[in-house]
Amino acid sequence: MSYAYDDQNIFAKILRGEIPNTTVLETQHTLAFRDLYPQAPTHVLVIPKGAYVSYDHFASEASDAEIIDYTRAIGEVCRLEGVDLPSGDGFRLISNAGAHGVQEVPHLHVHILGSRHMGRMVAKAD
Ligand code: DGP
Repeated sequence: MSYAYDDQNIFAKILRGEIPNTTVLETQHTLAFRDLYPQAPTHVLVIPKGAYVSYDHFASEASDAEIIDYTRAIGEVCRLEGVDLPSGDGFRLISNAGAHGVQEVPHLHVHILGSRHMGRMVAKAD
């Protein structure tokens, strides 16, 4: 089974410059930008520039260079936003995938949430 990537998803359009974003960090393989509907004072989305649907897709098929760049960029965004340890008060890192993960945009992204106490990790399902 292979992963099907829809290049009309909203983050693909952001990467092509078709719709605007508020960039926090851009590197060779990674883009970080503010979530349009922030759920915390700090809410940044970090995406690889490559066409990956989900974290498992990325972890399986991305090059070492992409994985290193992406991972380092996540750390750098935490530092830039002042939520890193030990300087800040911490953060929550979330990556939703597929139907059960309730993923809305089918391009890999992690949410970096912070600058407030984030509460319990997972709510009970309805
Ligand atoms: P998820 O449910 O994990 O797929 O989260 C998708 C996030 O993307 C959600 O928090 C809202 C955000 N989002 C949706 N459309 C846009 C957009 O056009 N621009 C930005 N910056 N964020 C968006």
